[in-house]
Amino acid sequence: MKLPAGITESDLCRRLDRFSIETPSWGYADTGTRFGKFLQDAAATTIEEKLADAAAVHSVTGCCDSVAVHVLWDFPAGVKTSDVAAKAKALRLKIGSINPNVFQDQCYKLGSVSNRNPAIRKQATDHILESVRLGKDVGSSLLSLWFADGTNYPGQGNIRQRKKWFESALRQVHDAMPPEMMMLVEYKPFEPAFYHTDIADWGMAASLARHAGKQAKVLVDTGHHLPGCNIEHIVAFLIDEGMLGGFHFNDRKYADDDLTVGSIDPYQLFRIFNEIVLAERETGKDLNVAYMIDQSHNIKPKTEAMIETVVTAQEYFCKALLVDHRAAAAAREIDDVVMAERALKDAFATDVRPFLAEYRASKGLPREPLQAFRASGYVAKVAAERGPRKSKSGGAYA
Ligand code: RM4
Ligand code: MN
Ligand code: MN
Repeated sequence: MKLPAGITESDLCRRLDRFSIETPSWGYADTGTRFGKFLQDAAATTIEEKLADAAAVHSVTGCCDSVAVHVLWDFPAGVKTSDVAAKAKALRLKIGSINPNVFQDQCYKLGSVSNRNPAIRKQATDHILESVRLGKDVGSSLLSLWFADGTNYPGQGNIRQRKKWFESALRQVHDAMPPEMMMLVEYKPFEPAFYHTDIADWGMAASLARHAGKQAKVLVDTGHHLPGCNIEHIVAFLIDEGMLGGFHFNDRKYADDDLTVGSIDPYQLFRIFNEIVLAERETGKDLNVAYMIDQSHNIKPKTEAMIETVVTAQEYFCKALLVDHRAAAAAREIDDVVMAERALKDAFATDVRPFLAEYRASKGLPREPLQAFRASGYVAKVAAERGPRKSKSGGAYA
C-alpha cells in the first residue's frame, strides 16, 4: 500500500483508533416508505433490542460504541431513562445524540416550532427542553435537531415570521443546555414539506445555529441535498467557519433514500473525508465532529446493513488518509491540474481492505466483520425470539 510521504502505517492506525461512528437506534427497527412497511423477524422493537443489536455491531467492528436515540420511539411512557443508561452501560455502549421528535404527533401537521399556533410552538419547544434534560440523565452531550417544518403551497406560511419563531425556539433551547452540550441543526431541502422547508440548506442551518448561541453547529445529512450538490464543498466551507458539528451518513440516488453508505457514490464519501483529513493535517488536530449514521434499511437485514455501512465508512476514511496532500499542493503550485487530481484518485483506487483486516486482527477483532457476524448466528437467534411477537400484517399506506 502506497503511503503519502512522511506518514507511516502506525500513524494510520492511531488515527483509525480515534475514528468512531455512531449507529442510530431507528436503523435497527422496522421501517418503510410512505407506501408501507415490511417487517423483518429479526428487527428490533424495544430500546433493549436496539441496544443489543448495536452491541452486536460494535462487537465485530470495534468502532461504534455509541447509539443515537429518538426520544419518542425509544422512550415511550414507562421506559425509565436511568434503566436505558444502565442497559447501555452493561453492553459497554454509550447513549449518543438525543433526537427529539417534533414531527410525528397530530398537532404538528402544520409545523412545530414554526406553527402559527403558540400552544403548539410551546409544546414543541417543551419537548426539546425535555430532551435536553433526558440527555443530561443519560450522559449525552449531543442534541440533534431535525424539523419537518415547512409548507406545501406558496402563500401557506409567512416565511420570515416562521424564521423568527425558529430563532427564538432554538435560542431558548440553547439557553437551557448545560455547558458541555452541543446542539446540531440539521437541514433538508424538501420532504415532508414540498414547497418550502424552514431549514432548507446549510446556510440557513448555520444562520440559525449562530443565532442560537456558541454551542450550536450544523449537521450535514448526506441524503439531504438536491441532486448534483457538491457536499464536500459545503463541508470544507463549514469547517473553515468552525460550524461543522456532525454528519448523518447514508447514500442516495434520488432523494432522501437512506441507503447504505457508499452504495451509490463512494467517491463522494471519499471526497468528504478528504476535506476532513486535509483540515486535520493543516491544523495538526482532530476535528471535533460527530460521525453518525442515519439510515433506514427497508430491504437489507438491519444489522448486516449497519455493519456494511460502518465498514465502508472506515474504508473510505482510511483511503482519505492515503491522500498525498503535499504532492497535491506541489502540483497546484505549478498549475498541474492533472497531478493535483491524481493525488486523490490514487488514494481512492487503493485497496485498503487487507490493511484494515490486519488492523482489526491486531485489536482482537474479526478481520471480516460481516462474515464473522453471519457466522455468529445472531440474526437467526433474535429472529426466533422476536419474530413470533410481531404482527405479520405490516403497515399499510392508507
Ligand atoms: C429525517 C432526518 C432526521 C431523522 C429522521 C427520522 O429525514 O434525516 O435526522 O431523525 O429523518
Ligand atoms: Mn438525518
Ligand atoms: Mn433524512
